[in-house]
Amino acid sequence: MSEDQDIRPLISRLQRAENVVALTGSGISAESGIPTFRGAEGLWKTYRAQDLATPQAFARDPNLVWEWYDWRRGLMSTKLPNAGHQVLAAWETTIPNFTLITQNIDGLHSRAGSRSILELHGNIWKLRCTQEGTLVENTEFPLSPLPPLCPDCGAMLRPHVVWFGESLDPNVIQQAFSISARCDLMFVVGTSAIVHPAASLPLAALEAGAAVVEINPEPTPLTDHLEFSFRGMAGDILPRIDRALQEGTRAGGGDDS
Ligand code: BJW
Repeated sequence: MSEDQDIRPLISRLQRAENVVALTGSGISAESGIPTFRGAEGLWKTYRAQDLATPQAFARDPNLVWEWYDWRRGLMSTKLPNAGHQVLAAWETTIPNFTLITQNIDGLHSRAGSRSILELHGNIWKLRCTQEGTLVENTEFPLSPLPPLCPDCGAMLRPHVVWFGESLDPNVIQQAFSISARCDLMFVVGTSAIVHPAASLPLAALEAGAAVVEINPEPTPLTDHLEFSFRGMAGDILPRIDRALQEGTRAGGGDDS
């Protein structure tokens, strides 16, 4: 968003909205120092998704996959939420019927204070038993032993994340679709919007007549379909929207022009 870009029409929509959703991707954590997946500095430039983020890769070489996840846990454990995460955490309490949906597994939204989060792709701080499916919360770094073992049955644990070719938790994705299809405003922040089914959520919102607001330094396949598209960093733009919203609220309403 350039300095002179008029955000009043968006603020007016936001003030009138009854159901607001934010869908986030790895770009919101980029300013915290966590690499995204795609793009020049993205993880997939250095690592091959099919070697590390598929069930086949884990079956073939669990040690390799676990070393990569352990390295990422170490990196993520040193990072803090940024202004973008903080605004979305505040909106949970200041905007009625606000829902946060994230593709991120880094846990930074909850560390920023968001309490109700639909985590589409799981959470790197949870480990799942490959035999029993039970979950264990674990924030240790480095993990020892590696691969970690289930404290109950001794089977290998796996990261509680969704790899390519795996289904998302049906309850989580169903809730995400149902909320997206009845929202009137959706923010799509820091995602390339190419990984499905997450990338279908903004389409469901558009189909239902919602205004979709993209915040991203780069255009995405969604951009041309959107009423509001802000080119820039989430950590700059979300606080600017939040400040304008607070000023508008204090002034007793929005500009409906
Ligand atoms: C900033 C910024 C700043 C930078 N501020 N912005 C339909 C069509 C085609 C294929 C499929 C389809 N349905 C399903 C598929 C297959 C597949 C898929 O979508 N493939 C596509 C690549 C085409 N989907 C699946 O396999 C899913 N499962 C599924 O659908 O099951 C049923 C099924 C199976 C098989 C066939 C058909 C149906 C599962 C997807 C799981 C994704 N898992 C990962 C890894 C999670 C664990 C981990 O982290 O290790 O999830 S992959 C990776 O991509 C990760 C992310 O959550 C996800 C999305 O990436 P994200 O967040 O958008 O990151 P980037 O890097 O792509 O983009 C960052 C953006 O930020 C960029 O735009 C930057 O510009 C921007 N940015 N700085 C704001 N400061």
